[in-house]
Amino acid sequence: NAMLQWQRTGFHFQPEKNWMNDPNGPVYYKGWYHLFYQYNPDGAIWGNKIAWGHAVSRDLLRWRHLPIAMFPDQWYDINGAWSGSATVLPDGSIVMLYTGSTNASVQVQCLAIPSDPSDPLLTNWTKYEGNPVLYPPSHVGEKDFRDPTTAWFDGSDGMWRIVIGSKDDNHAGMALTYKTSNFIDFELVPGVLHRVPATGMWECIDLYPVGGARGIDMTDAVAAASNSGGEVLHVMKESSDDDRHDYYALGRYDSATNKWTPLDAEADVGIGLRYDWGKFYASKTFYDPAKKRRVLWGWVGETDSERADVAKGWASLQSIPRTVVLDTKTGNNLIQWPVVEVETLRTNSTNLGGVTIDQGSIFPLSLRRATQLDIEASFHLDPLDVAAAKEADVGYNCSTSSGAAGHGALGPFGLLVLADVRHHGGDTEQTAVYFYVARGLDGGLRTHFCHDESRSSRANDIVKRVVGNVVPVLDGEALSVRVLVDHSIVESFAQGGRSTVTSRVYPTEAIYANTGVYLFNNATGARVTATSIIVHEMDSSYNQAYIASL
Ligand code: DQQ
Repeated sequence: NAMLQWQRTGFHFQPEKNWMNDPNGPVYYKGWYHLFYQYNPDGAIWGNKIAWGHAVSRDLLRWRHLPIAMFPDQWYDINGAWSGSATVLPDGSIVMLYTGSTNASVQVQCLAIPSDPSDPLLTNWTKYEGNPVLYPPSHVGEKDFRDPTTAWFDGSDGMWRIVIGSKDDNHAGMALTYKTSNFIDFELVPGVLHRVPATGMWECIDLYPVGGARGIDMTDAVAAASNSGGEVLHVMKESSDDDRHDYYALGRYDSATNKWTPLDAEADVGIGLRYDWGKFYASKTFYDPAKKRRVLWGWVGETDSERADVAKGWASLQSIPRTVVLDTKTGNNLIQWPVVEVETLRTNSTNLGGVTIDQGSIFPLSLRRATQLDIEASFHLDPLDVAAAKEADVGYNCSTSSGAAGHGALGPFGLLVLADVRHHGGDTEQTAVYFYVARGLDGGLRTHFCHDESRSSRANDIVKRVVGNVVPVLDGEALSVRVLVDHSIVESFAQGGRSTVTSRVYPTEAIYANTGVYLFNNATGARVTATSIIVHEMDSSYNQAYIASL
């Protein structure tokens, strides 16, 4: 029906039908970006026959779907060809390592290579005849050993290294390092690269350097460190199977001791920062040599019911590909931002800035269409109002708050997207993207950035939450957010990308011409000025003529 049809996106990656989960093996090869992904060819739910879907693009946005790259068709992956990563060798060739779930459901690592390296589309893949290349070591569970990273070369011993996630007997998540010269024979590097108590199984580990404005290849960073002690940080990220969030931390990787150490032990992997405070999991980065950047993909699952997914015939999206850099201003978090190519989809841009929103009021934005948008908004609070807001609001927490309907001195305020434009009321559909400025016990301000999904849909088979976290705001900075709205996904980047929140939403009434955007201010102690609101309508990236011409 029309409502289910409307939920398909215009510029987020999704297969033509069926279930998708983790992004796999993203890589740039002979002028093409490749995205592989966990795919169930048999239906719209996860199953024990997961294959590798595949698509290619020139710009990370407009995708041509290709045949399935790998089926689970061997004894060592018959229960699923699970997640893995690509490595580009110095001669430009590609090796793919992935996890197979064997006929006995043991997790083993497998090698595959392109059948025809001269084919830039890498359409066909050949699994190594000696697979699997790596079995779980005796000290970890045979179902707790999966998702190999991209390999990097270490000149100190001339070997490649990879990391694989696991957990120990005490439910500590951990990262194991292996070395290899040929991607066939692997040796466990003594010790544990990193381990954090009580964080459970670490899925889809990622380890990569960050430094200046450009991306850095891991092999280059390791070489630079041994030459000159070059000052880069290394991000470690793991996907916590326990709570299904992607956690990262900044730290230092020392190849000589096989140790990664967090800068701040209080914000270690699995207990501190997340890539995204909403729905975002099993993500993976790759180094893009064409634009010298590091790009992050994340699986954005559904929050509706399996029954609804079966009815619509598909499930899951990939996030907008995000450029990842170190936040050099704070020094202790990453910046994520939609890849620059996203801006090529902008059309009909309107600047609606300079709006003051009084306490308790809303302001409708006059837009022609509001189902595919890229919104850039900046807000300003009157310093006198801020100074007058004396009450300590130290306990504010997006998840336990009453969301956009709450009332504090300096929040909530922000945007209502996918909101019913026919009338606005307490029960009309809307997804709130908002700031809440709280005063701490020390008198300092803490800014929370949240999504309130609780009124996003009238349907009741949906997980609706308030999600978000504190976002750093430096002296003199405006409160700013970029929001990508694309039918059933709202993906927000606050303070230039210091914090991101992604929601899946399923309006039943605020769809097609009935959906729009409002500004709102539920703060009791502040008038809020939207100093700049630029709304871009977004073209679809599924332009058939263009894709056919690729
Ligand atoms: N998904 C894959 C596993 C991975 C999990 C199976 C994370 O390899 O650990 O579909 O979502």
